[in-house]
Amino acid sequence: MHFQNDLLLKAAKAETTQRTPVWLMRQAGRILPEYRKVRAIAKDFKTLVKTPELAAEVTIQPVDILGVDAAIIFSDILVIPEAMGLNYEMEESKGPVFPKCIMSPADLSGIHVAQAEELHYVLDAIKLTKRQLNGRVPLIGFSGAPWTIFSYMVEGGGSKTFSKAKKMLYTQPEFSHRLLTMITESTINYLKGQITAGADIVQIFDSWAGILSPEQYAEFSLKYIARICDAIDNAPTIVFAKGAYFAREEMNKLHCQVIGMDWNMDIQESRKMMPDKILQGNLDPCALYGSLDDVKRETRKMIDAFGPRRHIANLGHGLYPDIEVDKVKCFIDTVKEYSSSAR
Ligand code: 1CP
Repeated sequence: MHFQNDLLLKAAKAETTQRTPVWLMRQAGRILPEYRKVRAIAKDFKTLVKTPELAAEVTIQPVDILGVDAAIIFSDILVIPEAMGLNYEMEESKGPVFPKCIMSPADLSGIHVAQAEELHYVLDAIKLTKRQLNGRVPLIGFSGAPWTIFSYMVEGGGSKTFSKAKKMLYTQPEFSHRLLTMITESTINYLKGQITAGADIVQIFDSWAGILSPEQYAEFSLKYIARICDAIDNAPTIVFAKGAYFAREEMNKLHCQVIGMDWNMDIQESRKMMPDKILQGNLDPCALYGSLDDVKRETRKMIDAFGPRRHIANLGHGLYPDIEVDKVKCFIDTVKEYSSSAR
Protein backbone atom coordinates (compact mmCIF):
# COMPACT_ATOMS: atom_id res chain seq x y z
CA MET A 1 0.00 0.00 0.00
CA HIS A 2 1.38 3.39 -0.98
CA PHE A 3 0.46 6.22 1.39
CA GLN A 4 0.54 9.94 0.65
CA ASN A 5 0.85 10.46 4.41
CA ASP A 6 2.34 7.64 6.47
CA LEU A 7 3.62 9.74 9.37
CA LEU A 8 1.64 7.74 11.94
CA LEU A 9 2.90 4.36 10.72
CA LYS A 10 6.49 5.59 10.52
CA ALA A 11 6.30 7.04 14.03
CA ALA A 12 4.78 3.78 15.34
CA LYS A 13 7.80 1.94 13.89
CA ALA A 14 10.17 4.40 15.63
CA GLU A 15 11.27 5.84 12.27
CA THR A 16 12.17 9.53 12.08
CA THR A 17 9.44 11.77 10.61
CA GLN A 18 9.62 15.39 9.39
CA ARG A 19 7.06 16.32 12.05
CA THR A 20 4.99 14.78 14.83
CA PRO A 21 1.84 12.97 13.57
CA VAL A 22 -1.48 13.95 15.14
CA TRP A 23 -4.95 12.42 15.47
CA LEU A 24 -7.64 12.66 18.17
CA MET A 25 -9.61 10.14 20.15
CA ARG A 26 -13.32 10.68 19.32
CA GLN A 27 -12.39 12.80 16.31
CA ALA A 28 -15.39 11.46 14.36
CA GLY A 29 -18.78 12.42 15.69
CA ARG A 30 -19.38 14.58 18.70
CA ILE A 31 -18.02 17.96 17.58
CA LEU A 32 -18.65 18.09 13.82
CA PRO A 33 -21.92 19.52 12.42
CA GLU A 34 -21.21 17.42 9.31
CA TYR A 35 -21.37 14.30 11.53
CA ARG A 36 -24.71 15.33 12.99
CA LYS A 37 -26.19 15.58 9.50
CA VAL A 38 -25.21 12.00 8.66
CA ARG A 39 -26.31 10.89 12.13
CA ALA A 40 -29.75 12.41 11.44
CA ILE A 41 -30.00 10.48 8.15
CA ALA A 42 -29.10 7.25 9.97
CA LYS A 43 -31.68 8.13 12.70
CA ASP A 44 -29.87 6.23 15.41
CA PHE A 45 -26.31 5.39 16.43
CA LYS A 46 -26.48 1.65 15.79
CA THR A 47 -27.84 2.10 12.25
CA LEU A 48 -24.92 4.45 11.56
CA VAL A 49 -22.44 1.86 12.87
CA LYS A 50 -24.10 -0.92 10.86
CA THR A 51 -24.34 0.95 7.53
CA PRO A 52 -20.85 0.78 5.96
CA GLU A 53 -21.44 3.69 3.51
CA LEU A 54 -22.43 6.05 6.34
CA ALA A 55 -19.78 4.75 8.75
CA ALA A 56 -17.11 5.31 6.05
CA GLU A 57 -18.39 8.84 5.42
CA VAL A 58 -18.13 9.93 9.08
CA THR A 59 -14.77 8.16 9.43
CA ILE A 60 -13.30 10.29 6.63
CA GLN A 61 -14.89 13.62 7.69
CA PRO A 62 -12.17 14.55 10.22
CA VAL A 63 -9.46 13.85 7.62
CA ASP A 64 -11.10 16.38 5.25
CA ILE A 65 -12.28 18.91 7.83
CA LEU A 66 -9.66 18.77 10.58
CA GLY A 67 -6.58 17.61 8.66
CA VAL A 68 -5.65 14.75 11.02
CA ASP A 69 -2.90 12.29 10.03
CA ALA A 70 -5.10 9.18 10.48
CA ALA A 71 -8.72 8.07 10.33
CA ILE A 72 -10.25 5.85 13.04
CA ILE A 73 -13.04 3.55 11.93
CA PHE A 74 -16.44 4.74 13.17
CA SER A 75 -17.84 2.06 15.46
CA ASP A 76 -18.03 1.40 19.19
CA ILE A 77 -16.24 -0.89 21.62
CA LEU A 78 -19.64 -2.41 22.53
CA VAL A 79 -20.05 -4.27 19.23
CA ILE A 80 -18.07 -7.10 20.88
CA PRO A 81 -20.56 -7.90 23.67
CA GLU A 82 -23.31 -7.75 21.05
CA ALA A 83 -21.50 -10.22 18.77
CA MET A 84 -20.99 -12.48 21.82
CA GLY A 85 -24.75 -12.51 22.39
CA LEU A 86 -25.34 -9.59 24.76
CA ASN A 87 -27.34 -6.93 22.95
CA TYR A 88 -26.89 -3.22 23.78
CA GLU A 89 -29.05 -0.17 23.07
CA MET A 90 -27.62 3.31 22.60
CA GLU A 91 -29.99 5.67 24.37
CA GLU A 92 -30.00 9.26 23.11
CA SER A 93 -27.97 11.56 25.36
CA LYS A 94 -27.64 8.78 27.93
CA GLY A 95 -25.21 6.32 26.40
CA PRO A 96 -25.17 2.53 26.18
CA VAL A 97 -27.62 0.33 28.09
CA PHE A 98 -27.72 -3.48 28.15
CA PRO A 99 -31.26 -4.86 28.63
CA LYS A 100 -29.67 -8.01 30.10
CA CYS A 101 -26.35 -8.14 31.88
CA ILE A 102 -24.02 -10.81 33.27
CA MET A 103 -24.44 -11.54 36.96
CA SER A 104 -23.68 -15.24 37.40
CA PRO A 105 -22.41 -18.28 35.45
CA ALA A 106 -26.03 -19.04 34.39
CA ASP A 107 -26.00 -15.81 32.35
CA LEU A 108 -23.27 -17.24 30.13
CA SER A 109 -25.72 -19.70 28.52
CA GLY A 110 -26.44 -17.40 25.57
CA ILE A 111 -22.87 -16.09 25.29
CA HIS A 112 -20.21 -17.39 22.87
CA VAL A 113 -16.73 -16.45 21.65
CA ALA A 114 -17.34 -14.13 18.67
CA GLN A 115 -15.83 -14.77 15.25
CA ALA A 116 -14.72 -11.85 13.09
CA GLU A 117 -17.41 -12.62 10.47
CA GLU A 118 -20.11 -11.87 13.05
CA LEU A 119 -18.89 -8.27 12.85
CA HIS A 120 -18.97 -8.23 9.05
CA TYR A 121 -20.51 -4.74 9.04
CA VAL A 122 -17.39 -3.28 10.70
CA LEU A 123 -15.12 -5.23 8.33
CA ASP A 124 -17.16 -3.98 5.35
CA ALA A 125 -16.93 -0.40 6.66
CA ILE A 126 -13.13 -0.82 6.94
CA LYS A 127 -12.84 -2.13 3.36
CA LEU A 128 -14.97 0.70 2.00
CA THR A 129 -13.14 3.36 4.02
CA LYS A 130 -9.77 2.07 2.79
CA ARG A 131 -10.97 2.29 -0.82
CA GLN A 132 -12.28 5.82 -0.33
CA LEU A 133 -9.21 7.03 1.58
CA ASN A 134 -7.11 5.72 -1.29
CA GLY A 135 -3.86 5.98 0.69
CA ARG A 136 -4.36 9.54 1.91
CA VAL A 137 -3.80 8.56 5.56
CA PRO A 138 -3.67 5.24 7.47
CA LEU A 139 -6.83 3.75 9.02
CA ILE A 140 -6.89 2.87 12.73
CA GLY A 141 -8.96 -0.13 13.86
CA PHE A 142 -9.87 -0.56 17.53
CA SER A 143 -11.45 -2.58 20.30
CA GLY A 144 -12.07 -2.20 24.00
CA ALA A 145 -9.71 -3.95 26.43
CA PRO A 146 -11.27 -7.07 28.00
CA TRP A 147 -11.60 -5.44 31.44
CA THR A 148 -13.45 -2.39 30.03
CA ILE A 149 -15.79 -4.61 27.99
CA PHE A 150 -16.35 -6.85 31.05
CA SER A 151 -17.30 -3.73 33.05
CA TYR A 152 -20.12 -2.86 30.63
CA MET A 153 -21.34 -6.48 30.37
CA VAL A 154 -21.60 -6.84 34.14
CA GLU A 155 -22.75 -3.30 34.96
CA GLY A 156 -25.28 -3.12 32.14
CA GLY A 157 -24.20 0.39 31.10
CA GLY A 158 -21.95 3.27 32.09
CA SER A 159 -21.21 3.98 35.75
CA LYS A 160 -19.09 6.31 37.85
CA THR A 161 -17.72 3.58 40.08
CA PHE A 162 -18.35 0.30 38.20
CA SER A 163 -18.95 -1.19 41.63
CA LYS A 164 -20.93 -4.19 40.28
CA ALA A 165 -18.07 -5.09 37.96
CA LYS A 166 -15.53 -4.68 40.77
CA LYS A 167 -17.73 -6.67 43.15
CA MET A 168 -17.61 -9.51 40.61
CA LEU A 169 -13.78 -9.49 40.70
CA TYR A 170 -13.82 -9.74 44.52
CA THR A 171 -16.67 -12.24 44.92
CA GLN A 172 -16.42 -14.42 41.78
CA PRO A 173 -12.79 -14.26 40.61
CA GLU A 174 -12.85 -17.59 38.76
CA PHE A 175 -16.02 -16.74 36.91
CA SER A 176 -14.54 -13.29 36.12
CA HIS A 177 -11.53 -14.97 34.53
CA ARG A 178 -13.83 -17.19 32.46
CA LEU A 179 -15.72 -14.23 31.06
CA LEU A 180 -12.51 -12.20 30.53
CA THR A 181 -11.02 -15.14 28.59
CA MET A 182 -14.08 -15.30 26.31
CA ILE A 183 -13.91 -11.54 25.68
CA THR A 184 -10.15 -11.80 25.00
CA GLU A 185 -10.61 -14.58 22.43
CA SER A 186 -13.43 -12.64 20.74
CA THR A 187 -11.27 -9.50 20.63
CA ILE A 188 -8.31 -11.34 19.08
CA ASN A 189 -10.59 -12.73 16.34
CA TYR A 190 -12.08 -9.28 15.80
CA LEU A 191 -8.81 -7.30 15.65
CA LYS A 192 -7.24 -9.88 13.33
CA GLY A 193 -10.33 -9.55 11.12
CA GLN A 194 -9.99 -5.76 11.12
CA ILE A 195 -6.35 -5.99 10.05
CA THR A 196 -7.20 -8.47 7.28
CA ALA A 197 -9.97 -6.10 6.13
CA GLY A 198 -7.41 -3.27 5.86
CA ALA A 199 -6.86 -1.58 9.26
CA ASP A 200 -3.22 -0.38 9.23
CA ILE A 201 -2.80 -0.13 13.02
CA VAL A 202 -5.07 -0.97 15.97
CA GLN A 203 -5.75 0.66 19.33
CA ILE A 204 -6.99 -1.12 22.45
CA PHE A 205 -9.02 1.21 24.72
CA ASP A 206 -8.90 0.36 28.44
CA SER A 207 -11.09 3.28 29.49
CA TRP A 208 -11.71 1.97 33.01
CA ALA A 209 -8.15 0.86 33.85
CA GLY A 210 -7.83 3.56 36.51
CA ILE A 211 -10.53 2.18 38.82
CA LEU A 212 -8.57 -0.99 39.67
CA SER A 213 -5.77 -1.39 42.22
CA PRO A 214 -2.33 -2.13 40.74
CA GLU A 215 -2.63 -5.76 41.87
CA GLN A 216 -6.10 -6.22 40.38
CA TYR A 217 -5.03 -4.45 37.23
CA ALA A 218 -2.19 -6.92 36.68
CA GLU A 219 -4.46 -9.91 37.30
CA PHE A 220 -7.71 -8.90 35.60
CA SER A 221 -6.65 -6.52 32.86
CA LEU A 222 -3.02 -6.32 31.80
CA LYS A 223 -2.69 -10.10 31.52
CA TYR A 224 -5.47 -10.16 28.91
CA ILE A 225 -4.17 -7.10 27.05
CA ALA A 226 -0.80 -8.90 26.87
CA ARG A 227 -2.51 -11.94 25.31
CA ILE A 228 -4.08 -9.75 22.65
CA CYS A 229 -0.77 -7.97 21.93
CA ASP A 230 1.00 -11.35 21.65
CA ALA A 231 -1.62 -12.61 19.18
CA ILE A 232 -1.40 -9.59 16.87
CA ASP A 233 1.71 -9.80 14.77
CA ASN A 234 0.82 -8.18 11.46
CA ALA A 235 0.08 -4.56 12.43
CA PRO A 236 1.40 -2.10 15.02
CA THR A 237 -0.64 -1.89 18.23
CA ILE A 238 -1.44 1.05 20.53
CA VAL A 239 -2.52 0.37 24.13
CA PHE A 240 -4.42 3.22 25.81
CA ALA A 241 -5.14 2.45 29.46
CA LYS A 242 -6.76 5.48 31.03
CA GLY A 243 -5.61 6.12 34.60
CA ALA A 244 -3.11 3.24 34.63
CA TYR A 245 -0.15 5.41 35.66
CA PHE A 246 0.71 2.74 38.25
CA ALA A 247 1.21 0.11 35.52
CA ARG A 248 3.61 2.00 33.25
CA GLU A 249 6.66 -0.18 33.97
CA GLU A 250 4.61 -3.29 33.27
CA MET A 251 3.17 -1.75 30.10
CA ASN A 252 6.70 -1.20 28.81
CA LYS A 253 6.95 -5.02 28.61
CA LEU A 254 3.86 -5.48 26.38
CA HIS A 255 4.35 -6.61 22.77
CA CYS A 256 2.95 -3.36 21.45
CA GLN A 257 4.67 -0.43 19.79
CA VAL A 258 2.75 2.54 21.22
CA ILE A 259 1.36 3.43 24.66
CA GLY A 260 -1.39 6.05 24.87
CA MET A 261 -1.10 8.38 27.86
CA ASP A 262 -3.68 10.50 29.66
CA TRP A 263 -2.84 13.88 31.22
CA ASN A 264 -2.29 12.43 34.70
CA MET A 265 0.92 10.83 33.50
CA ASP A 266 4.00 13.04 33.71
CA ILE A 267 5.79 13.04 30.35
CA GLN A 268 9.42 12.92 31.55
CA GLU A 269 8.63 10.27 34.15
CA SER A 270 6.77 8.21 31.50
CA ARG A 271 9.76 8.37 29.14
CA LYS A 272 11.90 6.87 31.92
CA MET A 273 9.35 4.18 32.80
CA MET A 274 8.55 3.22 29.18
CA PRO A 275 11.86 3.63 27.33
CA ASP A 276 10.96 0.99 24.71
CA LYS A 277 7.68 2.56 23.62
CA ILE A 278 6.52 5.30 21.31
CA LEU A 279 4.31 7.54 23.45
CA GLN A 280 0.95 8.93 22.34
CA GLY A 281 -1.02 11.77 23.95
CA ASN A 282 -1.63 13.53 26.22
CA LEU A 283 -3.14 17.02 26.37
CA ASP A 284 -6.14 17.34 28.69
CA PRO A 285 -9.16 17.77 26.37
CA CYS A 286 -10.33 20.55 28.72
CA ALA A 287 -7.30 22.60 27.65
CA LEU A 288 -9.26 23.13 24.40
CA TYR A 289 -11.85 25.20 26.33
CA GLY A 290 -9.23 27.98 26.60
CA SER A 291 -8.63 30.80 24.09
CA LEU A 292 -6.81 30.10 20.82
CA ASP A 293 -3.65 31.55 22.41
CA ASP A 294 -4.07 29.23 25.41
CA VAL A 295 -4.51 26.22 23.10
CA LYS A 296 -1.33 27.15 21.16
CA ARG A 297 0.68 27.61 24.34
CA GLU A 298 -0.47 24.35 25.94
CA THR A 299 0.07 22.39 22.71
CA ARG A 300 3.62 23.76 22.29
CA LYS A 301 4.38 22.90 25.92
CA MET A 302 3.26 19.32 25.23
CA ILE A 303 5.40 19.09 22.06
CA ASP A 304 8.44 20.44 23.94
CA ALA A 305 7.97 17.95 26.76
CA PHE A 306 7.74 14.91 24.46
CA GLY A 307 10.51 16.15 22.18
CA PRO A 308 10.76 15.72 18.42
CA ARG A 309 10.93 11.92 18.29
CA ARG A 310 8.98 8.85 19.43
CA HIS A 311 5.75 10.81 19.91
CA ILE A 312 2.28 10.71 18.36
CA ALA A 313 0.29 13.80 19.35
CA ASN A 314 -3.23 13.25 20.70
CA LEU A 315 -5.40 14.26 23.63
CA GLY A 316 -5.29 12.38 26.94
CA HIS A 317 -8.85 11.10 26.30
CA GLY A 318 -11.65 11.67 23.76
CA LEU A 319 -12.98 15.08 22.74
CA TYR A 320 -15.98 16.34 24.70
CA PRO A 321 -19.10 17.20 22.67
CA ASP A 322 -19.04 20.93 23.50
CA ILE A 323 -15.44 21.62 22.43
CA GLU A 324 -15.37 24.15 19.57
CA VAL A 325 -14.15 23.01 16.16
CA ASP A 326 -11.76 25.97 15.74
CA LYS A 327 -9.99 25.05 19.01
CA VAL A 328 -9.57 21.49 17.76
CA LYS A 329 -8.17 22.77 14.46
CA CYS A 330 -5.84 25.06 16.40
CA PHE A 331 -4.50 22.06 18.35
CA ILE A 332 -3.88 20.10 15.14
CA ASP A 333 -2.33 23.05 13.25
CA THR A 334 -0.09 23.92 16.19
CA VAL A 335 1.23 20.35 16.39
CA LYS A 336 1.96 20.41 12.64
CA GLU A 337 3.63 23.84 12.54
CA TYR A 338 5.49 23.76 15.83
CA SER A 339 6.80 20.21 15.50
CA SER A 340 8.15 20.91 11.98
CA SER A 341 9.91 24.08 13.06
CA ALA A 342 11.24 22.54 16.27
CA ARG A 343 13.52 20.08 14.46
O1 1CP B 1 -25.19 9.04 19.22
C1 1CP B 1 -24.00 9.28 19.31
O2 1CP B 1 -23.43 9.95 18.42
C2 1CP B 1 -23.38 8.70 20.52
C3 1CP B 1 -21.99 9.13 20.88
C4 1CP B 1 -20.99 8.02 20.57
C5 1CP B 1 -20.03 8.01 19.54
C6 1CP B 1 -19.82 9.07 18.50
C7 1CP B 1 -20.86 6.79 21.28
C8 1CP B 1 -21.68 6.35 22.42
N1 1CP B 1 -19.85 6.06 20.68
C9 1CP B 1 -19.32 6.76 19.63
C10 1CP B 1 -18.27 6.30 18.70
C11 1CP B 1 -17.02 5.74 19.25
N2 1CP B 1 -16.88 5.13 20.47
C12 1CP B 1 -15.76 5.68 18.58
C13 1CP B 1 -15.48 6.05 17.14
C14 1CP B 1 -15.45 7.49 16.89
C15 1CP B 1 -14.19 8.25 17.12
O3 1CP B 1 -13.25 7.84 17.80
O4 1CP B 1 -14.13 9.33 16.56
C16 1CP B 1 -14.84 5.09 19.48
C17 1CP B 1 -13.35 4.86 19.26
C18 1CP B 1 -15.57 4.74 20.65
C19 1CP B 1 -14.98 4.00 21.77
C20 1CP B 1 -15.71 3.90 23.05
N3 1CP B 1 -17.06 3.72 23.26
C21 1CP B 1 -15.07 3.86 24.31
C22 1CP B 1 -13.58 3.87 24.51
C23 1CP B 1 -13.02 5.24 24.38
C24 1CP B 1 -13.29 6.19 25.52
O5 1CP B 1 -13.88 7.24 25.24
O6 1CP B 1 -12.89 5.90 26.64
C25 1CP B 1 -16.08 3.71 25.29
C26 1CP B 1 -15.87 3.64 26.79
C27 1CP B 1 -17.33 3.62 24.63
C28 1CP B 1 -18.67 3.40 25.23
C29 1CP B 1 -19.58 4.51 24.87
N4 1CP B 1 -20.16 4.67 23.64
C30 1CP B 1 -20.91 5.82 23.60
C31 1CP B 1 -20.83 6.42 24.90
C32 1CP B 1 -21.54 7.67 25.32
C33 1CP B 1 -19.96 5.61 25.66
C34 1CP B 1 -19.46 5.87 27.08
C35 1CP B 1 -20.49 5.51 28.08
C36 1CP B 1 -19.97 5.69 29.51
O7 1CP B 1 -19.92 6.84 29.96
O8 1CP B 1 -19.65 4.70 30.14
